[in-house]
Amino acid sequence: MKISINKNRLQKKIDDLALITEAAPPVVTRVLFSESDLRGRAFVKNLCREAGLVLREDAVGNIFAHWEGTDKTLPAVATGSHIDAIPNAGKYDGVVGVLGAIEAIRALQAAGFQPKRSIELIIFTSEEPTRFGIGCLGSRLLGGVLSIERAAALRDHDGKDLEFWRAQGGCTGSLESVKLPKDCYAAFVELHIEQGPILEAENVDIGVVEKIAAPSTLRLQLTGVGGHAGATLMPGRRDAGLAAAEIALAVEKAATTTGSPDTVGTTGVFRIEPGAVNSVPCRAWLEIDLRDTLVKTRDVALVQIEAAVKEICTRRKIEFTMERLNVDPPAICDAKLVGTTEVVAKTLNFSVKRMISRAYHDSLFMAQVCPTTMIFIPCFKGYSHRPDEFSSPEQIEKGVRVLADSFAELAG
Ligand code: HGY
Ligand code: MN
Ligand code: MN
Repeated sequence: MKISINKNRLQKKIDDLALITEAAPPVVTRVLFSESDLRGRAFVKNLCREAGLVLREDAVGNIFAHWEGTDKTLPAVATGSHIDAIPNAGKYDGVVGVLGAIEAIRALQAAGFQPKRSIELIIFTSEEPTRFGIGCLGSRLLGGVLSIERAAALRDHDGKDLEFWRAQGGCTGSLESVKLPKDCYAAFVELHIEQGPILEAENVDIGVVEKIAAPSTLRLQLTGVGGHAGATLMPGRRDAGLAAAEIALAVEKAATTTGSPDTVGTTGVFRIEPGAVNSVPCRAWLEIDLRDTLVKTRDVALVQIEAAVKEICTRRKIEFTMERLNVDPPAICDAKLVGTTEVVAKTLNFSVKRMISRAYHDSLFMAQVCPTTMIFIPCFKGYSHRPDEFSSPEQIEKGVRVLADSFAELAG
């Protein structure tokens, strides 16, 4: 079977999708169910239809694009990723796994391949945490990892809930209907840029992921006392901005003193009010991202941060609320599937490396549903979540080819 990936067609689609953004190109931003996210979804659904895939959408907006196999009694082989993008993002994160999967399917169709097991592409809702502070909303619900009650309690920064945003996204049906039955798929394989420097630095074509690091997120609201910057003398100030600043430094300290180079801590959301230069900050909102490849190490740092928050706020007489939005275990990928994917890449004469993913992905939760692994491709200096994120058409082509041949192997 002669499979050839049309890398120019794929690059054009990646470039076209990048123009659907809330920001000025080349900056990509597509936050859950925003106008640009909805336009991006429509663009991708169109590509799926052009590839002859049958579409359905679940109650939280996960999109399923289906290529029927000859034996409908067999669980399908699945792939997928996301097209939502954080503020100031690039055009490859998630998108390579969605548009690349469509291209892999089109290449198999052109080669006359007819799958025995159906092949299903999933475009997951809200892989990024921007809207509610928690990532992988769609795959958490698919994997039954997020309770309906927790999902209903989610709020964005303006206090809007999931029901509001589901209505914006045109979602219908009950959230209870989203959860997938265990082993409803024979396998799930996600193609993604590495979002790290290893493959490029070691000049390796393909990464096969064995483990996905353990993410956690804290959301804090600090309330101090505002006042006139000139008339409020320093003694006795209850400055929410300074408490927030001390907490951000405590996050850095906790992440750099675990003894593990794999602990990473980031205060990625840091908002203060009223945000006037001549007014003492009365309120602050923080969202803290803490990860490690080992849960134990991560949890030690997490408890240290929570203790620091209490100490800092007590000393500074700042009221606070602190919520664990998510504290997830790592995912261990299916050893057999990792092996199969590795053999597929080697058979194509690509250099291959088994890896840990420091970024989280929808695969973190699909691993709760079925045997899962990921295919990584190199990206420029490991840059991601920034507009200069880049993988070349040739690097993408290799990843898509491994995905296509993996489909042939798994669904044939
Ligand atoms: O944050 C992450 O790891 C993913 O890119 N959302
Ligand atoms: Mn991302
Ligand atoms: Mn991603």
